[in-house]
Amino acid sequence: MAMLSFERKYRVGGGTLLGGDLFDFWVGPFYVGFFGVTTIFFSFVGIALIMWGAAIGPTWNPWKISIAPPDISYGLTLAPLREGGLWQLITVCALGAFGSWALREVEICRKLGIGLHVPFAFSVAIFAYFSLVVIRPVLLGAWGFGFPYGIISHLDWVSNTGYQYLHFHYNPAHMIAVTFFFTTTLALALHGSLVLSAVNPAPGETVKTPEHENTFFRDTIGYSIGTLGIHRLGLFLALSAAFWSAICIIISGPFWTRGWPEWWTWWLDLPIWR
Ligand code: UQ1
Repeated sequence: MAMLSFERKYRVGGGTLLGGDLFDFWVGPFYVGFFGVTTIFFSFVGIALIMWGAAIGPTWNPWKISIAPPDISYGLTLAPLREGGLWQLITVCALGAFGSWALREVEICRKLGIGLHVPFAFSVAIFAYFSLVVIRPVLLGAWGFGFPYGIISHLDWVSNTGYQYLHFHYNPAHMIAVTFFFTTTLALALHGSLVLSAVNPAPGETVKTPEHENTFFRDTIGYSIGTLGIHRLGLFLALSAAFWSAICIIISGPFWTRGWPEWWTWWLDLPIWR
């Protein structure tokens, strides 16, 4: 595959976390590394296990294929393959693949001498998945509390789990997470539109600088967060959305078992009303 002019300059050895220079090479445009190999391994085994689960299941309809976790009665033990054991192995492969991918990102960052912001951000997404299939099931005492691997079935799980707490929108951590999700879209809409307005002018017009971007926001709301600041804000908003999503499901069950609307009775119980 053709190499772009700047690519060769950045193809530097070293910076690996594991394996020394054993896998320190590229295949086409892709850096391999020890964790590239483990990513391929876990992905391949995981997908093979998913295919196996689908093959012994009742349907090949992609919407309806589902690989369920073990019954609650298995607790935190290993289940037979056909009774949730496949789900357990697939979960190990998924975490192995996601973790490997994050560490491969770290190695590439080290080679380039850039910050670890991207693998850190990806780690927050992994944490959200980890909280659903490991942290919450362990706190509740059974792998059966994990969600099933299927398109429709995982949606059903989300719906059922939500209704188990009567009205999930009253979960305060869910409220915070949703607010961060919406604010993230607002920030990206503002940022994307602002940048395009400046650097993608009509034919014959000149490209504008960040000074115009700053001035637009100072004129409209009296404040500009700046070109670096908006990216710090965006990263914070997006990571906060994923973080509070994880918190809102971890507390549902392990730390609050009743309907979420009832949680708000603390307000009516305040001594100021007595
Ligand atoms: C902003 O102030 C800014 O700095 C010039 C950007 O950089 C290009 C932006 O993209 C946005 C959206 C803003 C405005 C954001 C706030 C929080 C005032």
